[in-house]
Amino acid sequence: MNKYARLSLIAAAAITMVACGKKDDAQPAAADASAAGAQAASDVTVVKIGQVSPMTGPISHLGKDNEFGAKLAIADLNSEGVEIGGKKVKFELVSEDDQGDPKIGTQVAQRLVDAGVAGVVGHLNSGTTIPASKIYSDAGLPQISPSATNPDYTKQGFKTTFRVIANDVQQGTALGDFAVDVIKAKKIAIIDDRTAYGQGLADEFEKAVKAKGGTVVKREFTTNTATDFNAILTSIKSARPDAVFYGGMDAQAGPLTKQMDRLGIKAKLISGDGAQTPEFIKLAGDAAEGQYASTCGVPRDKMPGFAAFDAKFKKAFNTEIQVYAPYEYDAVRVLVDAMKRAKSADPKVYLPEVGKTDYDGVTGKIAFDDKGDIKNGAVTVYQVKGGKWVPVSTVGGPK
Ligand code: ABU
Repeated sequence: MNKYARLSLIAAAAITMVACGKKDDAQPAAADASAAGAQAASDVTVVKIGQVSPMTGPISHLGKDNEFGAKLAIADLNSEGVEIGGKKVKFELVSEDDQGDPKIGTQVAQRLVDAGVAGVVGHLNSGTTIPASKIYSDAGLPQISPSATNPDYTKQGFKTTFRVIANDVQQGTALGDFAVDVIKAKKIAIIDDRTAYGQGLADEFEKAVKAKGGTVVKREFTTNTATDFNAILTSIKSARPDAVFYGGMDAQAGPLTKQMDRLGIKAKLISGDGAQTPEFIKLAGDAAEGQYASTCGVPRDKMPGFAAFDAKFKKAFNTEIQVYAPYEYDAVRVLVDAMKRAKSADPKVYLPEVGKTDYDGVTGKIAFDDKGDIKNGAVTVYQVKGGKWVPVSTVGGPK
């Protein structure tokens, strides 16, 4: 090993482990280091940022997509050389797998609090984000979800909850209106996966369809681990719907669409952001063509930073973006932007600045209302055309 490699190893070992501006006593060897290189490095404060998503299980591709977004944000921030309150900062990502399970979600939330993270980006699912938010609120830790869309998340009166995408009142209404006004569906069947997201979105969709004069001819449900939908689809087929709405994730929406096709159901599938992914197209195969799903943001070609982010993402991870990675990237940067303005990474000090965010992100302008929801949230409906998702209609967005 040459002299420079040795010095940089010593320096790396000597970075004082500090979260929220406090020294971490779990790193005594680092704190005692006294080499010249270590002295320079000890001026660097390490700030830990937590990210949580399901990195195992049926939607691990989405969990990893979120984690990749956070990793890119951390890498960019570290290469930019951020200072907070005049001190150099190195950011460190602490990533946890909640398996999309509410119970595990609260366990890993507590683990992040105990690890001394300065803020959390996550969780991915509404069903994990909502119970975990109480733990972050009790600890006074800012939490920004890049993907949880159930409206209840920000209705709990916590000062710590934020999200950077539109919610399911906005999404369900946009989709219900689209089904009746644009697709001209009169008879609609609804299936949901009984999760906080799937059922909540299906309820909002049903309200909007009925408000527009549409008829819900069947309401069925499944689970977020199901693979066989033949029984409920056979029941739905007999009601001869013009469209079938699915509230749930791509892991079920894909096979469900394939099975609709096999049973000869010609009705269009309509789904939400959990299914607007390349994975849906892969899982549904030829049956994906012509189907609809929405996202809770503007179309990618209208996002100011998407093209550059997309290129960077593909280069770093050799895979395509699923859906939430750009929002995750922005969420990390929003936390750090608030720290910079507060001149502190102490959650107690910088939390009020998160609420005052006015940030130009990859996905667009980010500012929060008094509950922590994004202001001027948009919903875009996409259709699969030629094997790719193509935007067909956007509701809301920047004024
Ligand atoms: N928004 C869809 C996926 C995440 C969730 O809300 O459960």
